[in-house]
Amino acid sequence: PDSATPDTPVTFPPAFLWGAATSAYQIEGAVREDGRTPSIWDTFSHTPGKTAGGDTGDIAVDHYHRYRDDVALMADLGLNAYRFSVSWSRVQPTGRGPAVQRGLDFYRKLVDELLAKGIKPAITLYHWDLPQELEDAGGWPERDTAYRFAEYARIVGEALGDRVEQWITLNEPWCSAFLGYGSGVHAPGRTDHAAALRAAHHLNLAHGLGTVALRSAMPTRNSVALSLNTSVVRPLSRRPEDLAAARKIDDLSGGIFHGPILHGAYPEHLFSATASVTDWSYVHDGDLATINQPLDALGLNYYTPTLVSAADADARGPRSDGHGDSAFSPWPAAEDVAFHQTPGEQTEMGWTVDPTGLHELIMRYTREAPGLPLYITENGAAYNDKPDSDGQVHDPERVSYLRGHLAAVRRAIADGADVRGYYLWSLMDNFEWAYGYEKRFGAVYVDYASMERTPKSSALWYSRAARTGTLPPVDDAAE
Ligand code: PNW
Repeated sequence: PDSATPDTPVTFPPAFLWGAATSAYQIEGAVREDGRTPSIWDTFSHTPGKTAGGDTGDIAVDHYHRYRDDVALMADLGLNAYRFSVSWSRVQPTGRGPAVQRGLDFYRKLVDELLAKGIKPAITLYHWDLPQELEDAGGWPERDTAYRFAEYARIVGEALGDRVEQWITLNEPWCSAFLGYGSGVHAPGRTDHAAALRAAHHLNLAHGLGTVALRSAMPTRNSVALSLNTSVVRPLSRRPEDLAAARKIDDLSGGIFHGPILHGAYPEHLFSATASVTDWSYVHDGDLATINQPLDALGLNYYTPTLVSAADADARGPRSDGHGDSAFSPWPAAEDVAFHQTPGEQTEMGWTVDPTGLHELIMRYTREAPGLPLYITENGAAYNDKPDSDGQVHDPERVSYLRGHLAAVRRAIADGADVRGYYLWSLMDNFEWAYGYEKRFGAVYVDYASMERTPKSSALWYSRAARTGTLPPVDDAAE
């Protein structure tokens, strides 16, 4: 029952959103145009040794100039939703002060193009590209960054709140805090666990202050959410030590964000578990109430589960946490935890394909936040796609990945979860952060020399799913 057999019809609710997702730095390019200034990702990608092959987002997939064609492509594929992010430093180059109209105009044109084609836009305000000037002032470990974010949220909310209903404050604050300031595999590349925990709190605060700012800037019918990438954490055994390891990682990946955001409190064990690293004195009176704003929806990003045990002498099975190569762990105060590879088939990222984890994640948040509508704001896979001699790109692994995960979503709906939509990561191949252009997550293939876009068989398969509201058989893609 983990994934429906290929010939079982799997039908979704009529209003379900069939979307795709991207983010600004990964697709836009045009990094020096119309007043945009560097973000931490410009600085990081231009620092030797930080990204595969020294790749940068300078050109990316040139979406800034090709957005009309990209929207037309989405319409051709029959998608009814698109999640994208706004580049903060295009709108507010120094991270503070007045907005740049040309920056806002780009997003207004993009939104109008989407609306004209019947595609529902969902805006992510922050997908990791902090204006460099704010990092120079201390970045997310500094409290002021949260206030700067709220001001930026208000600017974008005022500019686009009349036409965009769906808003996401932050994408995956775990990555911003722990890959950006802990392991350093993401920008700004710092390796300081105390700073990472401070960053986590200030990202939570930014979400709360940003939610308040958005609500006052926009019509009340609009929806405010955020996208979390909580790990689905599984213990290697039922031994108490392994269960404790799993609880620690669950707190550090999920509870540290959804605790304050959904419940107004950090997880019970988090303060004692991290006492060797930080004293949490930067949590001010009133912060938890500010962070705990009622939300209209919750976005869940899911790729693979996380398997952990206690780190005792006998290493049981190969270790890997799938978070990129760094001598530094992203996880603070977790020297007593070992990470293991989940058994099973893997994608090009080395991430195990496990649709049951998505069902588990959805059911967990159905319990954690009863009544809150859920969206899968990212799910997808990287494979080593290449065009055939006929120019077609066949990606049967991605078709089966998508079918398995969408079937898991459908099963969660049958089990009572209120999942309103699914955004495939990603619409098209793009700059995969530290992996550069090496890893292709797109449903649409991008030839990086010509910038030509070619829908892969997975895009055609997904298109049929979107048009019919029913998952087609796996072998029914390109026809
Ligand atoms: C997410 N990890 O990144 C992001 O939201 C996307 O921008 C990205 O392209 C996509 O997933 C695929 O990687 C992640 O190490 C990066 O656990 C790393 C991790 C998780 C998510």
